[in-house]
Amino acid sequence: MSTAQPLLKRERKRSREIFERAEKVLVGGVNSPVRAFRSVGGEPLIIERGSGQHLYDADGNELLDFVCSWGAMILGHANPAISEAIADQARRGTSFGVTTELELELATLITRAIPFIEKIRFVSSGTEATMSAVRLARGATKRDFIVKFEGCYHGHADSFLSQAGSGLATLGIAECPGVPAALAALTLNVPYNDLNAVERVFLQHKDKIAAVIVEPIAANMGVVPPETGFLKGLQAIAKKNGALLIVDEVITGFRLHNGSVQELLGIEADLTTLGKIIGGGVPVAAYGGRAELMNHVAPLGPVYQAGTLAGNPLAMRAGIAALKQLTKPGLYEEMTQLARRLVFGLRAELADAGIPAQINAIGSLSTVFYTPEPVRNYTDAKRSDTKRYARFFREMLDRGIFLAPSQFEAAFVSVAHTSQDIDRTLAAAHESLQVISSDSAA
Ligand code: KE4
Repeated sequence: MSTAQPLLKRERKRSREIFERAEKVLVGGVNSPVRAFRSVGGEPLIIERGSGQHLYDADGNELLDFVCSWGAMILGHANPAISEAIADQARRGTSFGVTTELELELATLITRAIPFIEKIRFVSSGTEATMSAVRLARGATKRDFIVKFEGCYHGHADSFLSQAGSGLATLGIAECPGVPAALAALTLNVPYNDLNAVERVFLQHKDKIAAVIVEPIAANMGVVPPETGFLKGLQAIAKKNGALLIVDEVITGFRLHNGSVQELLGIEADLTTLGKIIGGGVPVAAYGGRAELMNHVAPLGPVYQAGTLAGNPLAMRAGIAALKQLTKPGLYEEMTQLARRLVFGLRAELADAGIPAQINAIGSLSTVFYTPEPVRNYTDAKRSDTKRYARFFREMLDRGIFLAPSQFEAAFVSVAHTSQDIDRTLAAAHESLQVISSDSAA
């Protein structure tokens, strides 16, 4: 007997009306492109509030949330300890533009969990973190080229917008207008999981490459884990050529365990970027690494980077409240077990429905790709049937399950999800896949 929630109980009349007004003053009605649901169709959501694993739209529909604000809400929405910390700090002042002890407290929590980050600089978005890390790498090495991987996404700074994942992949934007050709030419793209291609690009550009930047687990082309030896090989090639390794952990930082995923993968970056989870749902990101490298950054060194609200006490309190909860014994194991049950269950449902698909999953991250072939890089991911993904997304949303509104994103399980949520999701998937498998064309 299906335990899926009945189709959304309320027509989204009020949401539609709000979105129509939003479109008049917000570009596309959104403040970040992927929220427009362009690649999955249907009407974008207007969310009024969140609580735990649920979101509530403007029409009062309850949605089981597997987007989790793109991974930031590992503790679920309106986490009491985080909400209380924010409320308390709001009464004490939200930003002073001068150092507070709270910045030291959050920095200490992070550097204790990730000891190879000796010094850290807080910023307000993942983009600022990666942009600053690349500037530091260029400044410290006095080299201009960077290497990134097709389908990886490191935010929207100019140097990252070629062959990028996430929203650019979602909208099919391979090269972004507005980025000077001379700058774009300094970004060298190679396929993920392809060390030969990395070797080749270093041979071609010898001692001109400042850094390689990589998502240690790619999650912006959908989830694509690193193949055995890829990251260690990458670290070795970069080191051999005098280039720095920047590991972008904006998603993976504190996602798979209480610290850096690099610890689990046997690598140690020269610079690491963090975001999302370390802010507990408010704008906090960071870049950090060895002190001798970070000391190139102003005011100690000439590599300039600054920010009005960087390290503001309100955000620091939220981040501290979040990270303090992630030390709870068994927390990650429980979350991973739930995610595993979801993935195994989805695989079984896809097989029952006779629908060829791959599910790439690691920890509490996963992506369903509608393709019979393994997905080990961006070219593979783009072969997926994105129309079928869109159909699945809409069918699941109609059943109250909110998955990533793009093939090229990840689904996240949070601490707030329960075993009953997984049952409900699998029941909804069963019904949704029955509908899709009866489609002649997705
Ligand atoms: P922000 O500037 O969006 O805070 O972070 C940029 C960023 C950097 N590095 C990685 C690995 C990231 O995943 C991101 C941002 N992630 C996307 C979703 N995959 C943000 C969602 C959006 O753009 O709306």
